Amino acid sequence: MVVVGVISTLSRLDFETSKRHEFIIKVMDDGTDIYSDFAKVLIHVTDTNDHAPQFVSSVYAARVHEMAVVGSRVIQVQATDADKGNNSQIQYSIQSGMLTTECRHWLNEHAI
Ligand SMILES: [Ca+2]
Ligand SMILES: [Ca+2]
Repeated sequence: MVVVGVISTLSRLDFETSKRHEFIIKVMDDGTDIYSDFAKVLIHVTDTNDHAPQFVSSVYAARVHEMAVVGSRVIQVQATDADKGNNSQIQYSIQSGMLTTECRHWLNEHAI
């Protein structure tokens, strides 16, 4: 006789808090001499894109000499994303402000 047992979630899972859950389950019969068995259960939580990338600093400032050669590094920005894999891939772009062709070129070449 096959009797199915189901394990279900009681609360929301969070990949960033706990990627893996491990526990022991037990099965036993109702006979007069009770027999039982144990098994280990491993649950791997998969990631979803539930975190937005965030800059390490909200403001970046730099100074560059007007005679700097083309291609000179002006500033490096940094952002993080708490997700994993493709959900944490970051692309940078300039959205607004006083931009020159040189600045756009620099950002594109140094996109992480
Ligand atoms: Ca993300
Ligand atoms: Ca996530």
